[in-house]
Amino acid sequence: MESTKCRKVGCCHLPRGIEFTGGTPYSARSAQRQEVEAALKSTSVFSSSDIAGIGLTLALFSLFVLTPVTQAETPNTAPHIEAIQVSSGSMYAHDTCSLVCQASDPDGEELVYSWSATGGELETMQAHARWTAPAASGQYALMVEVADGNGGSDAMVTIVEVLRNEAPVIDGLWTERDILLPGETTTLMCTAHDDDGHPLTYQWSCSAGRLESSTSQAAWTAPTAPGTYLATVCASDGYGGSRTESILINVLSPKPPTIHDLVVRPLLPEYSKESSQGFRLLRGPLCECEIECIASAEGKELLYNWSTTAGSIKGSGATVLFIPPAKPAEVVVSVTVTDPLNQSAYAEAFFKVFNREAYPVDNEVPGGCNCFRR
Ligand SMILES: [Ca+2]
Ligand SMILES: [Ca+2]
Repeated sequence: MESTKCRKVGCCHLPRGIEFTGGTPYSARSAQRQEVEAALKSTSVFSSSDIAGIGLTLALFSLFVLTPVTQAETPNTAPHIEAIQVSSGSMYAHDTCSLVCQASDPDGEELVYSWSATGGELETMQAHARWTAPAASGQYALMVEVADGNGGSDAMVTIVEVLRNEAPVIDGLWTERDILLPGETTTLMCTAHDDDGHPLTYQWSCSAGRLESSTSQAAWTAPTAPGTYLATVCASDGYGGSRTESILINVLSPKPPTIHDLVVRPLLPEYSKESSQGFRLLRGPLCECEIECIASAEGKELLYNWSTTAGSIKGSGATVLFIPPAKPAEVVVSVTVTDPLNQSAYAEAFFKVFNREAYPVDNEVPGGCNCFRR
């Protein structure tokens, strides 16, 4: 150690020659130098100037190489770890905690931290570390060693427990209604708890229909086809524990829509007449008729689809206006009502259209249409 230090100092200071100040004073070695010079002078090979040069060289050699420098060494003091601070002493699988190593070195040397663990995953940054617990429960040792780079070190270990996770418990699963018509909606409710106190999340699914929720309640909308369907909920605690429960809901086939009546209201009643086959209309397009379809489908909204074999239909919905053709014709006006399940009903009205004289003034045709009186 001393020789290493000596070489190092010598290497640093050799370019400055005698200005070196780290060793024994030059004058203290004058006797040694005189002996060497005397020995050199006893030979006749060298001149006096050569001898002086060689003497100086030898003196420097003895100063810097042969004679070790004695320097007082301060003994190294090892670093000391006061504590490992852990943000959580007990955890569940895949939880993370942070660790801080509190250490110091009496010599003020910079410390190097080495972390290790008997399980899980460690991310380290000198005195700080972040540990992710493994999936298996149990006790794990987290260790840190500090070194001052000068042969001094200290180490400490701390124990962290990974607790065993208990799965949630589903106490019940209910539906507001267990018999529905297609397209109807019912509320589903799940009650569950977790013995570890973990907050639960819910995932819902169903064999058909529509079900969307992330809480303990969900609204299920029945599909259009009748049948028996399964609604399922899964309660999870976020630590790998989960429970699943299901419930059956029946969807019945509804009655198809019914057309109770097709009411025809001619706008010129005196030129119109109802017969056993249908309606007879005089003056063609002037005898417009309002037609109302009276239908029902258990409260469901119905679609009305009107058509006519001649003339035209004006408007839409349950009541429309039939405009007869401008020439004599036998006309069928029909309507199809359809419910959301695509079930339908059909009805039609028959019209026989006559095209007679021009529209008279009221006093010319008292009491209605002459053609119907024949
Ligand atoms: Ca130290
Ligand atoms: Ca749990």
